[in-house]
Amino acid sequence: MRHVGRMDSINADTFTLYDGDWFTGDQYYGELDQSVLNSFNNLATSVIVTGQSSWTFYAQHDYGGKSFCLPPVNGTSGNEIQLGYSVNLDDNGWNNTISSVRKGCFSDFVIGETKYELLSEIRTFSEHLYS
Ligand SMILES: [Ca+2]
Repeated sequence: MRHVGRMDSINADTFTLYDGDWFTGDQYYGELDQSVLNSFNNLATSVIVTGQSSWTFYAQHDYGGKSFCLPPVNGTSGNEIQLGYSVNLDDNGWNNTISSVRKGCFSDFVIGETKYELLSEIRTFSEHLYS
């Protein structure tokens, strides 16, 4: 069983990076700024953010180099989850490039599809992804 975001708080501000496309392979989960990604440096191929906050992803450590912003969809009524994702960063030339992550939107370059779903639909979505 794999999870996206935090199980005790569905709208916590989180990011999860995955080595493979479509949220497969090794993953790196965070709720705070990461000036270096250490073992996950230059590995991310897909990414999901949850919660109220956008996240900015950088090609260099210490929030340097080119960057992009990934926002969640705004607005929720408590029974819904907010997330933004990219299933394959290579579509935007970002495959295996992310080296640091900062909470908030600090880039003019915004990518990713966004989803705004009922929880039950997210569970179905997750089962589809991870089956
Ligand atoms: Ca990868």
